[in-house]
Amino acid sequence: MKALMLAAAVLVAAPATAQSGKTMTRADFETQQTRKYQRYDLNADGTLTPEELLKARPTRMDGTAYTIESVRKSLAKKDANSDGKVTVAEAVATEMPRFAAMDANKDGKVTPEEKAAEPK
Ligand SMILES: [Ca+2]
Ligand SMILES: [Ca+2]
Repeated sequence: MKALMLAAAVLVAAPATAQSGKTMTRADFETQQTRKYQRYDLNADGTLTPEELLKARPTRMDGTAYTIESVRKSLAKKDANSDGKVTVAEAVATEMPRFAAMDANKDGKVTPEEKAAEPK
């Protein structure tokens, strides 16, 4: 019974994405990701630090907390030119393969159905 309650709580906690129910183009997705990372860029200097990311987004979708190490590691992967800084553009670029992955029929658009089928 306890496990069932927990499962229900996780379902309720799953965030509803603003874009659900709408077909999304690659540009829409890019804009959405850019806005997201701009929000994480707390001091608005165009680069993302592990400290900013952790403050802006302290927990994962499943409610578990990020650690500074885990954030630092995932940020390091986004640093395309390895200059030790991750710009908003670099971070967005790393999200773009997700769009391609969701676009099952490769027509350049992601329908709500395709989005729902996104492998987690
Ligand atoms: Ca920043
Ligand atoms: Ca960089």
